[in-house]
Amino acid sequence: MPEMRFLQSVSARLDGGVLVVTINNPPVNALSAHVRTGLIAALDHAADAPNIVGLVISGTGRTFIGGADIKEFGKPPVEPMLPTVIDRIEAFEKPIICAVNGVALGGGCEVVLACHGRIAGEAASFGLPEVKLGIVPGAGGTQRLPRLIGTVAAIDLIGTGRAVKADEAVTLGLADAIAADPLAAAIAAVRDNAGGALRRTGNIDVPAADPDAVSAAEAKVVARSRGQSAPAEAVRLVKAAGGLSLKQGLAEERATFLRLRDSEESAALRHVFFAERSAGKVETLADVAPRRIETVGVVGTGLMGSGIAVSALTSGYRVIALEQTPEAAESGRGRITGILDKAVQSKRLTAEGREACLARLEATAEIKALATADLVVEAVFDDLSVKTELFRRLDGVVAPGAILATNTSYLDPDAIATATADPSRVVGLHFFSPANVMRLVEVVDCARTAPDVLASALAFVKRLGKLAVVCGVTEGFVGNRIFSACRREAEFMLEDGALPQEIDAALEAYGFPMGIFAVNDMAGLEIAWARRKRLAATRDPAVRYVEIADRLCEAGRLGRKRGLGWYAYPNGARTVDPAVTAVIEAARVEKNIAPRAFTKDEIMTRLLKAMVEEGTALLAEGVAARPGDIDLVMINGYGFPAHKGGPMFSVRQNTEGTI
Ligand code: T1G
Repeated sequence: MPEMRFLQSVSARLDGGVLVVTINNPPVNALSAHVRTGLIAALDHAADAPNIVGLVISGTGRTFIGGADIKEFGKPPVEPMLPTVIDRIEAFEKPIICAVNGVALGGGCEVVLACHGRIAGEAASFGLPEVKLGIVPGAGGTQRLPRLIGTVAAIDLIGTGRAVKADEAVTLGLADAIAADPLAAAIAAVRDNAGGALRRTGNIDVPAADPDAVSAAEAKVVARSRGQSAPAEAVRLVKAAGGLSLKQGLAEERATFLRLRDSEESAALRHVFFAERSAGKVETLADVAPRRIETVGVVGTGLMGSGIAVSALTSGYRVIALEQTPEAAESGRGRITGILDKAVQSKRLTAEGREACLARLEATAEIKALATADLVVEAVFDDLSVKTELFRRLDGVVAPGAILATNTSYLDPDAIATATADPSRVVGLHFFSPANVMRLVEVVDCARTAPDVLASALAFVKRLGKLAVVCGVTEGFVGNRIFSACRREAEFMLEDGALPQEIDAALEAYGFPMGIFAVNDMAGLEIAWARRKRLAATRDPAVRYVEIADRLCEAGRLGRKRGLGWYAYPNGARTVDPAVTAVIEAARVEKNIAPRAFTKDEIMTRLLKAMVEEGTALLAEGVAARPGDIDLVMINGYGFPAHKGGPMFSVRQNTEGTI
């Protein structure tokens, strides 16, 4: 039987009376307009053909259907709309069974829900991740999922956007069975169902749920969605499903979807989605093959080094952790084991996974052990002479093709690279602490870094499951430069009349998990103080300088560890301290500044402006390649709320209107 085509992306073949429809719309089989039209055409064909007893829907490659085509959002709608396609599938007179070969997300999962049966392949996964894009499912997800798996489980899945693998999908009732050959199983299921009564999800009553369990599931979703509206809206719709007819529920869902799709929250989260996919892509590296990395050396096993080691171990690398003495190496091994143990306790790692990680770990005080490393990441004390001396020694030990990476936060990696005979093998990998948790890595393209070294660093970060953002050399790289600019502005406002708790409250109301002064207290004030003292001699007296932080440090208020910083921490709780207010007031008097009041809005406007000005400078200097890269750094490294899109996006939004 020849293959039939329904537009460019939907094909079909007949298998003994079953029309096997395959969606092929690379890269992720999104439900673009031509796919929707193709599906309708395939259904029309099957409806009219007496020799066809039913249909199987499947996808090509690793995806079943990746969801609605996000690139169509913001453009004029094109018929047929997805709900039309989905309603047609559910109402179809002949059985339609999906063979879920891979990822079924968003609209793809909604197609699954509307079919009359669902066979999962072993690589299948199912999810309604719409809330991560600031929207709710728009084609029946909130109404059909609770009918299949109950209200509580549906709140969890739709409210968090988490995906489930095939086995959990079967346990929940979202899929009927797992099959090694889902296509064959689905074809057989169509034949079994042909001519019989069809199980239409929309006709199933939502099973009764325990009200306490519903409230608990809802509370969990609300707790993790600070400041975002989509998760709460999704929960509302799922809860409503039990009390409404399918038709009413779908209408309510669609109205909510359309409203949220046009929201700033959704525009921001879509910007983040696409920024993440562009980050780490460097045009000049398109044809550059990365070097092979299997063994990773980590020098220094403090908080940062042990976090990096854990991240590499859990991603399958062999790790050689180097310390100065055998005792220090053993303590390092202890720290690494401790982090792995915690991961087992919290079920992020299995006991076997932990054993496998430890079997791949070598902790040593012998620098020669690094001879077999393909990449060495240095995470020692942030001091230029310490790092240059280390790189000089590493250069003599590692293989000629091995890559040397520095995790410095503030030092000049080009200066570190000059300690080596071959600076082209040096790159910066600026991890964020704790490195086994934080997703962001600034990949620093140094003056002499070879293209394949940069490509290798990007591939390494990707395999760690982290987000790489490429930046050039500058003091503090992208994130710390913007953070410093923000902090400088915050301190100007302190001197002019705002208090730390007011500035922190403005940031927290905007969506940051913690304000800037609270963050400084947590990190400790001494490193920045030491740096200010170093720079004091060369500081331009004409440039405004706020002494308040120095006064606090001189008074021994070095942050949370000491129980005192910008705040006091009696019993660990952040508390406003009149002593800090007194220091601030004294500083104003000294400079003859008459304090004035600041609103939350003014504070945020000024802080955002400071971030954007610094970001614009970073772009002009070529340190950052794209505004979206800057946004990703601030979101993933500094707590900027993702649903505001990052500083560069938020300002573009205000000046250019909704994109
Ligand atoms: N639409 C358009 N393009 C998409 C896309 C989508 N849904 N998903 C991915 N892409 C592009 C992406 O930009 C990249 O492009 C390429 O595909 C590979 O992506 C009505 C409202 C499917 C698990 O949220 O989670 O359905 O950079 O690098 O690691 O209710 O992409 O190569 O040019 O991520 O293999 C819901 C989002 C939509 C799914 C594949 N769906 N996508 O991961 O590849 S809303 C989603 C993903 C919806 C209905 C509604 C992942 C993936 P380029 P990639 P991957």
